[in-house]
Parts: sequence; C-alpha cells; structure tokens
Amino acid sequence: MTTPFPKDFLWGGAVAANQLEGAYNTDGKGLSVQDVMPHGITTPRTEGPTEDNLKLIGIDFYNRYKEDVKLFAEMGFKVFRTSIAWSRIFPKGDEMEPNEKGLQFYDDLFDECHKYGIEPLVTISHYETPLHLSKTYDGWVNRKMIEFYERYVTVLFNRFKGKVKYWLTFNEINSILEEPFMSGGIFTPKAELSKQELYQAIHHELVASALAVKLGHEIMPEAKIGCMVLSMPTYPLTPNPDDVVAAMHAEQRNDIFADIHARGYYPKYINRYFKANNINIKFEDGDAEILKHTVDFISFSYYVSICETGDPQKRVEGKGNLFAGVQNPYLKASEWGWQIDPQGLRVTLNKYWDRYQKPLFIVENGLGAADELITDENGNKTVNDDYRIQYLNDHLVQVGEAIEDGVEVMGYTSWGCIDLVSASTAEMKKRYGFIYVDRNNDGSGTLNRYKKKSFHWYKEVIGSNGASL
Ligand code: BGP
Repeated sequence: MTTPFPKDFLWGGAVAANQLEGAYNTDGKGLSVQDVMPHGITTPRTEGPTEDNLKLIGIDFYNRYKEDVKLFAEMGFKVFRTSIAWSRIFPKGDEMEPNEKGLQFYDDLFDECHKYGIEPLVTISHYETPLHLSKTYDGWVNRKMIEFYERYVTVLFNRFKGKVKYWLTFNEINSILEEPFMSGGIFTPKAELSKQELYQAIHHELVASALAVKLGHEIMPEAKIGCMVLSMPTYPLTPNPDDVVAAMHAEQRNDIFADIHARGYYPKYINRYFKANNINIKFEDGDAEILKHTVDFISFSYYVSICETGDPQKRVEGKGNLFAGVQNPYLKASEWGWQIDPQGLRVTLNKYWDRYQKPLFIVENGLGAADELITDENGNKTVNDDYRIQYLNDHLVQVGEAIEDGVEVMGYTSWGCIDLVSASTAEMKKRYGFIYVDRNNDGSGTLNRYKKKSFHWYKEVIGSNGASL
C-alpha cells in the first residue's frame, strides 16, 4: 500500500487543559479566565466560578488520565497535544515560586505518555490566563505580562526538558483580535478596548513568544518550538477585484502573526493599517532583537474557510471559528454552522509552506457534532459517527495531496480526540472525540468512556501510516 505520509509522521490528538482536566481548584490551582466563562464566549463572564460551568469538572481527566492515555496508545498515537494550565503552576500568575503539586501532575502525565512511546506536544498558554493577572493587570495590555510569562516558561523548560520536545507558545495567538478576554486575558470589555491597546497587547504577546523561543533553545537545545495560529483561508466571494482585495486584507489581518513568528519582524503591509487606525506600537529597547528568535515550525488549527466581499450588499454572514465571515455558497456546514472545506486545508498548507519554508504541523482539525450513544449487537456502547470519519478522512486526503505538492508536514493532531467541553459554547454536546464521554450539557452522566466507530478507523489510519485513507 502506498502512502504520501513520511514514516516519522506524528499522528495523534489534541486537547486543552481547561476543557477536560476539571479539578479547577485542586492541589493549589488558582482560577483562570475559563473558570468565570460558564457559557464560553456566548455570554458575559461571571464574578467567580458558577455551578453551570462544565469546565470545573470537565471530563475529570485530572483523575482519569491513565485510562485515557491508554486508549490513545491503543489507537497508536505518536504524539499527544495538551496544554499546561498556567494557574496550576502559578496560581495567581505573579508569584515568584511555582506550585510543586501542579508541576507534579504534568510530570506524571508526561511519564504516562512516554510509557507508551507517545511524545507530548505542549501548549504553554491555551486560553487559560490566571484570572488574577487578568483582573489586576488587564492581561496582555500590560507589559508586565512578559515578565510573568517568562518566569512561567523558564520553570516549565527547566522542569520538563528531556520530557517534552515539542512546544507551542500560545494557542491561536491571532484569536485575540476577536476574543481579547479568553485569548489575551484582557479584562477591559471588548467594546471599550482601543485598537491601540489591542495591538500593544499583541506586541507584548509576540515579544513573549519570541522570548520563549530564545529561552527554550538555550535551556533545551534539542527542543522544537512553534507558534500556533488559527488558520482560515479567506476566499474572494466572486472574481470581482474588489472582492479579491477585500479577501487579501482579511487574510493580512491574520497573517501578521505567523509572519512575525517566522520572519522575526513586522511585515510592511501592516504599517498602512496601523497608520489608518492611529496605532503606534511602543517598542522597548531590545524588542526588535528578541523578535528575531524565530520559531522552528508553524502550527495551526484548521476547521473552516470563509469568504470576503467588497460589496456590503452581498454580505451574508457566515460562522467561522471565532472569526465570522461571509458564507461560501459552494460549501455545506456543520450543525454549528462551520463550513466544511477539506481542500482549504491543502490550500493553507501550500500557502504557509511557500511563505515560510518551515515545517508545518496541523495541531487542530475536526468535526463538532451531536453524537448518539447506542448499544451495538454485542452489547457494547458506541457511536456510529460515520460523519466524523468522512470529515477527517476527507481532510487527511488533502494533507496527503499537500505532501505530494511538496509541502513539509510534521504531523497531525485531530482536535478533541476524547470528548471535552467546547471552547466557544462551553457545552458537552458539541463533540469531537474518537472516545465518547458520558457527560451531558446539564452536568449529568457517569463520565464513563466508550470507543466510537471513528476510534477503530483512526487506529487503522495510523497503523497504515495513512495508506488506508
Ligand atoms: C479552537 C480552540 C480549541 C477548540 C476548538 C473547537 O478555536 O483552540 O480550544 O475548542 O477551536 O472549538 P469549539 O470547542 O468551540 O467547537
């Protein structure tokens, strides 16, 4: 059987601490911004944790990770992407000393992965800013965040060197444009945040990210450190050049993030936008030098593509992943309105490869769907998730096409390899996993795990290194 996938291709799955660990106040963990977002981005934050916040218990991964990692190993995972909850390590974020029990949890988790030959891929900050840093400093608007983040990553790198080879500095760093609180811990309500403050916050994150690359390379010379962006190809709605230019501008708004990480400086095209919006980024001495520490690879999430038009009359709002866009008349959408476009993944891979000539890692992709747990003829509980198999198969075929196009792809971790709490809506019903978790939107359920049909499908894909696609 032939396959375009290289033999060391990193197959696996991805999750984020706040969406599955639960144990939100166990072993010294402090609150994070997620603990006051009971309904994701759809409703305003609360004063403190409330009972309707499903993330407080998650899927109890904190206590059940051994059982789950064993299931990942059974599928043949080579890599497992998770994040470290910042507030487990620094409960408030601005302390000098880390919380040993938090570090110990991740030590144990990574050991468990290595037991099965699974490499951890760690997101340092995945929408989990300690709440104290958000409330007291206004998150990344404040330059002091660089110092707190530096202390945090230094602790992580020294503790986990030798155990974690692959690191991502910030999850979907560009999502701060739409979700400043969830993504950047910015407490000021979005409507009151000026563009100047927003882009200064972005600058602080970019400097912190480059600093992490620098420190990571010093502390762990063998490690590979990447950036992580939310990718979403934006097509012109029609061949009208007005639409083409509108789509170009929409893409540039997101492209600056990977451009700076990969090239080490701000691209010229953004100056015009800065000028038009009176944005003046304050660089401190040394910032330009730090930015030159570029990433080893580019990682990204891919779920949807969208369109853009220069004609306000033709604007039919579509849903995207955190960013809204104009609906594409040629594509079908998921139950949550995200338009499905496997070829867009090939386009994205080609674009990034041409632009950066650095290895690429797809660290999120998948279909959020409402699954039905059934009992099969052998009396086993399962889900016949043919729709998910179709989605993933179609996307992986396009990854294969991109590899044939000459793109260097390091690996693929499908999102939510085990069911977890949704980031945007904070519900359980929107499931992505190969493993079903018995927990419902009202919080009821045994938390038992069941293999879906896609579990067996993915095992075969990995086992054949993609030849079965
Ligand atoms: C990305 C996030 C993930 C994740 C995924 C799916 O934006 O990095 O944390 O959850 O999208 O989104 P949702 O859970 O809203 O369906």
